[in-house]
Amino acid sequence: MTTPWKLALALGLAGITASCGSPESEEKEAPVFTKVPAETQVQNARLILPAVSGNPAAVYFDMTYVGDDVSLDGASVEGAERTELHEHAMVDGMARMQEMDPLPLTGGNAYNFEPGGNHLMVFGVGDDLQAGGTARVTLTAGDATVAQFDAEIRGAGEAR
Ligand SMILES: [Cu+2]
Repeated sequence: MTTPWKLALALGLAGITASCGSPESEEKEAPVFTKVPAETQVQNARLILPAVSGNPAAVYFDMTYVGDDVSLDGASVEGAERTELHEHAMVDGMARMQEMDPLPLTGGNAYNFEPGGNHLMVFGVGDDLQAGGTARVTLTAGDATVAQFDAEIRGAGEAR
């Protein structure tokens, strides 16, 4: 069993060295709840704008996948140029983020994209995406749409 202080240390270090996202847990606001055609449910979806204009934004959400087994391998955000699926990994003792391999989805399972873990990295964020608004997010597996939902847009200083 992992001793709690070791875990806390690891999380703390990840927070210091992570170039994207902080593991601090914030009070969750009322979830943005969207039911998509495939019965997949996405809650608490939010897009965090970058502190510096021109940098990428991040999208986090909690998803319970319902459907046939697929591999999540794509994502897009309306109003942005390009979206990548990112994960955090420890490389040479440093937490860093990188594109992730396609993520196998099994019906009935929960997949949480959260600060310090998996997330969508959004490049070329357009002027239409402003704090207080929403951004339409689409997750895909090959040509199939896995989920489509609206993420609440938050400024860089707001709760992740
Ligand atoms: Cu990233």
